[in-house]
Amino acid sequence: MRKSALITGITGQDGSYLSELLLSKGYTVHGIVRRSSSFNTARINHIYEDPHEAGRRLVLHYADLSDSTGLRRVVEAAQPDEIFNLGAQSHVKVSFENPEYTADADAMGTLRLLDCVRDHCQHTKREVRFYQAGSSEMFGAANPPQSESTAFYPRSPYAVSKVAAHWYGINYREAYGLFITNRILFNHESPRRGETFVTRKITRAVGRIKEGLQDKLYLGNLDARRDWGFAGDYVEAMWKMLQHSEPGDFVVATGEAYSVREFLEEAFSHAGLNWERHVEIDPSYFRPTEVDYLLGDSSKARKALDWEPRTSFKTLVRMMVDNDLRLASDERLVHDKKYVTSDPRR
Ligand code: NAP
Ligand code: G4F
Repeated sequence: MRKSALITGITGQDGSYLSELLLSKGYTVHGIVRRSSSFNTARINHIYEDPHEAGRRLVLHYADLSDSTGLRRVVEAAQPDEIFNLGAQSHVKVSFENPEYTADADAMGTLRLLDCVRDHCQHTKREVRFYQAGSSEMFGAANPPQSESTAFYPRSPYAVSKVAAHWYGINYREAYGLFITNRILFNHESPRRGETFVTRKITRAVGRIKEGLQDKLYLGNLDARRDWGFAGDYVEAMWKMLQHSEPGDFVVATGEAYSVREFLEEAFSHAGLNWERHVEIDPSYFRPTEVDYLLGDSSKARKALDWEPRTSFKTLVRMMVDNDLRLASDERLVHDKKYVTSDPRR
């Protein structure tokens, strides 16, 4: 029998890599897509299958983590063996602007989905394995290195919501015997990373500066340190967690941390640029409470899951810069063509 997986957040960075991985392993993949006035499926267009095709293995459903009736309908339709709850308002700075929405999507959304699963398992007597996308932000101000035994000290509405979701997972595991695995992933990036996260904001700017499309890059705190891995490596750990014999809580990280300044240095110099000529500090990007230093100790996951990251910091930065140099060069062509065609004097 083909396995069925349901992914919330399939249109996001991780959702797109995870879908590719699960399809390559023979799964039927069901994904939850939010209704939007413009297309929000760019990251999964290359694996999209027409609903009129027989035997398709990628099935998209409109639903939202704020709507439990819709979630129930999707769970019934997908009959999933595995659920990956990746959907979230995932931007830390935005969570200070929209705290209530963030709590609704990230904490309450997880609770809604867990409750669907609880009823589904009770009625059908099926086992559904559930993966909860926790975050190193939950450690917040805790001293590095952080591991499964480090106490949480969340520093943003986003992080508080993720801590709540984490504990909902543990409570549902203990109360109803459900297979719920909490992962605590440290930052992971890729050419598909959202463009307002600092790494992609930097690599997009490198490309555009190189092509003469912009000159300045405005950033906030350059001293923050993050443990940055590659999203493609991390979705393998996600899948492995649900294949493990026991549910549990796992930290996934590279074990190396770099500052935003070091990321800048690596990215700009790879394109032959000097970041100090282009970067300016805009205090509006500072956070009311910052997380200064995240560095993960993932020994438990490495041992139990036989997993380790394959992509180094340097390779990751270069992969992102090379991708964004290509994008900027395409943008330059469009820009130049537009100039010629839209100028009536030409
Ligand atoms: P992302 O690119 O921001 O994707 C988030 C996904 O959630 C998108 O598909 C988004 O849909 C969807 N979503 C947002 N609100 C929703 C709602 N109310 N109902 C249903 N779907 C909703 O995030 P990511 O980087 O792939 O991260 C995946 C998960 O891991 C998130 O839960 C994030 O908090 C967590 N995480 C990420 C990292 C990291 O470094 N990337 C580290 C630790 C934990 P749209 O496309 O329509 O916006
Ligand atoms: O790229 P960031 O926005 O990522 P952050 O806050 O670490 O959160 C990401 O990783 C978490 C895992 O630890 C995830 F749970 C979460 O969903 C998200 O994926 O910011 C990284 C650092 C921060 O210290 C921030 O203050 O970069 C600093 N920074 C400096 N200037 C900036 C900027 N961040 C952003 N987004 N934009 C700036 O201009």
